[in-house]
Amino acid sequence: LARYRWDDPLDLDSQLTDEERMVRDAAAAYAQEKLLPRIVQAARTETFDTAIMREMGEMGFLGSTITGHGCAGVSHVAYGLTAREIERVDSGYRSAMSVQSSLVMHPINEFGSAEQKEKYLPRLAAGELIGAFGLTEPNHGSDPGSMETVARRDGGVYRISGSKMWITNSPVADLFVVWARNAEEDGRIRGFLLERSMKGLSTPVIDGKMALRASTTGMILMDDVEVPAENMLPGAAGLKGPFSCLNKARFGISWGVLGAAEACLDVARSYALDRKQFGVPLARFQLVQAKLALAHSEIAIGLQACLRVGQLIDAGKLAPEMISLVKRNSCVKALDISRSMRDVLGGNGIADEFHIIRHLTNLEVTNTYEGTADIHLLTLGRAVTGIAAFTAS
Ligand code: TGC
Ligand code: FAD
Repeated sequence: LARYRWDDPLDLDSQLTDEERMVRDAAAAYAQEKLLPRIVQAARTETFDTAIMREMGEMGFLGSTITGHGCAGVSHVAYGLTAREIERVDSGYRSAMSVQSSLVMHPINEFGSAEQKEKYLPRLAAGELIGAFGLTEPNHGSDPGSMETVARRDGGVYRISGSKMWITNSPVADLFVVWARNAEEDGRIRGFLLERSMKGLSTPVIDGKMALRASTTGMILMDDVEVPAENMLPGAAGLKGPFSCLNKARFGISWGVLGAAEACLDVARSYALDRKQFGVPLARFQLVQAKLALAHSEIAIGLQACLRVGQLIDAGKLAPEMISLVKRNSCVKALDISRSMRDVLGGNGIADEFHIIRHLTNLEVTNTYEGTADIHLLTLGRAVTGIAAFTAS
């Protein structure tokens, strides 16, 4: 019989390729050595250190599933494992990596012209340029199909006006993938590449975030921004464009949040073994063991589901609903786990030096962005019944 390993109960390790294990180990070393020592202060001061993008670029973590253009060309499973290791430290750092990789580099690689790829991908891969993705608007979050941002053709340029809200990295970004209605195509949704230097573009910071504080979030305000016509992504038309980027990013989140949950479990387990009440370690109490055992079970099962979806993507067999399934499951479970692990620490669970409270507040965001848990539930409800229940009509 095999020995049960509490830290790898279903032997995930043996299901990975050598390359995937290597990528995971490199990501783990980077995250623990370079990111962990920065995070408490960064979250306290609401600071995102842009040098992190260049470091991730050097490590090959940006756009890592893309082949060529200076990218690593690894499997989706390896991308997921990287997200898990980075988010073990903080969801904000994984967010920065996700946006750059899945929401900026992926659409350029998938839908961009040869010139767009050549111009932007190598510098994005190196972290020399920072990207942002503008889909959500002040009046349209879960329902981006109703967006108001509009692009009007004027000779050799498009003039874009509108506003995007809650945009990760926007205050520090050099390049913006913005989704807008193209007036000359009856309002069809198209993607445009906007550069920081373009007149009429501003990116105010959203202050006062009580979560994801080590990630910078802002708006993208566009007042008649003149964008060369060749900056439209030629291969993306309709909502399919932004949604296929979201498939990639949501997949990374489903791995990443389980990394955060694992970090919470590790802290709570050590604490429960060390801390004594009523003369015995907390870990001696059945109620505490139940919390740890449940967290451990959900993480193990959740990781297997992520691995399976990653393997299906790599085999070219993805159905987007698979991603709704794992994104929602991982996010809901990780949030629940962070809440119960915080409980195990009692009063210390509130202190940021123990990390769990920061993960907990971050996991409130991951449950909301890239499709709320309920939106993904409705996507699955539609798949099960064949009936869309997003609107009342
Ligand atoms: P619906 O009618 O279902 O679909 C419209 C068209 O899109 C296609 N499609 C997809 N294609 C690829 N992948 C997917 N996952 C797709 N989902 C839909 C669909 O086939 C259809 O194509 P066609 O050719 O028939 O036109 O669209 P709907 O308007 O009814 O919307 C459904 C709903 C509610 C599920 C969708 O709007 C949704 O997912 N809403 C959530 C919005 C969201 O996730 N926003 C994320 C913003 S970005 C972000 O949060 C980044 S955080 C970054 C970080 O910091 O990590
Ligand atoms: P709403 O859509 O107004 O939803 C509010 C509530 O109503 C939710 O509980 C929702 O589940 C529920 N609801 C809505 N519709 C239905 C329905 N049909 N049936 C049942 N319940 C429903 N967006 C980007 O484009 N780019 C980014 O980089 C980005 N980064 C983000 C970073 C942070 C820190 C945050 C908080 C958000 C970010 N977002 C980004 C936006 C994010 O994707 C949206 O917040 C999310 O899609 C939800 O939209 P909303 O906030 O407008 O909520």
